[in-house]
Amino acid sequence: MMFNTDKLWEKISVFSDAALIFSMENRRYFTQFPSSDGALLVYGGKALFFTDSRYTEAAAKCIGEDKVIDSSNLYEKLKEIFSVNGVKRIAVENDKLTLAEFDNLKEKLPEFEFVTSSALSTAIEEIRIVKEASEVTKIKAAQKIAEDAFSHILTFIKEGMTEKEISLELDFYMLSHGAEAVSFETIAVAGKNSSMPHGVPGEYKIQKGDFITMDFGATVDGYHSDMTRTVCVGEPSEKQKEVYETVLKAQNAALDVLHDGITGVEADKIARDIIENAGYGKNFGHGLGHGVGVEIHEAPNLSPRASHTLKEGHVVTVEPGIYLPGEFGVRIEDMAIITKDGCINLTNCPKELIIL
Ligand SMILES: [Mn+2]
Repeated sequence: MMFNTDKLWEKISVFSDAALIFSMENRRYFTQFPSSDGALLVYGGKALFFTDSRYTEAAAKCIGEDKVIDSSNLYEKLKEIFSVNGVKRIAVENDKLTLAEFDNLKEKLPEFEFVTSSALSTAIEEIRIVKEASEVTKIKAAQKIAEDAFSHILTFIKEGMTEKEISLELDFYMLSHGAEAVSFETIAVAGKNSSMPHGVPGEYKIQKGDFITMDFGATVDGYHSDMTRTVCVGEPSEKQKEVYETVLKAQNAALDVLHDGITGVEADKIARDIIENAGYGKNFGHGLGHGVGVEIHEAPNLSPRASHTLKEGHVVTVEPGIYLPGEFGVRIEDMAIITKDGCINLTNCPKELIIL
């Protein structure tokens, strides 16, 4: 495995002599090496990875012996590399570094100038937002695990079971079937709790007639998946059916219009109009979707305030919902990759209302 920092160097050499990347997700993106500690230095068309002794051996195996440097005396080593290579201006991730970390950098490297604009973070976002085939393969592998977990959970859910038991079973299934981690804290909320879009699974026991909303994903090689399904235990009421069908109609309509060139605002509006026209505009408070990759939430956004235009190779979620406080909620979420003329849905689970 090698660094994939060529595109990044092309972009950053316009405004800096080097970039220092500390955030876990960006380090992993450019090195493929997962670690809780490290710094990636990109300069002069080259890159070096600094990490502590807990990781140096594994990092050398993954990245290459000559590219990995023990990070003890990091700042002395950086100073030396900077002086030898004429590095004066160093770009940092202005959306990732804490103030304390930045103060420390300035204190340790007082003779250098730091580029603290959003230039580096924007350059990284522009690279990460378009997924290469190898990245899509990992996202699909993660999604497959989540789909298998969904099939499994449908046979597992019984009346009297708690939300927590359901979320733990989804996690156990994913982790024991190839997930390196779960994408985020699994949501399984039932009955009245399902009106809380990001409710926390608790001790509530499933009853006949409950909707259960499950929002979950797996990660494979650092790449996330994200899906949501709402199912009913026993017969749904007319209102539950109507709300479910409205969310499904909105979701399918949005998936139908996704393509290279549509904006995040336009995509959101397609789904939002359907929900509004059904009388539930006030009950869909969040945006339609978000990008997915080495982070569970990343660019682009699909929402009334989104600034992105969707492009070929973007991977996004489409997840409208209707939430009726004190009653119930419904959300249906698929992940799709944008193509020239449309999109390919990466989620293969059924969407008609499942009654358990
Ligand atoms: Mn999501």
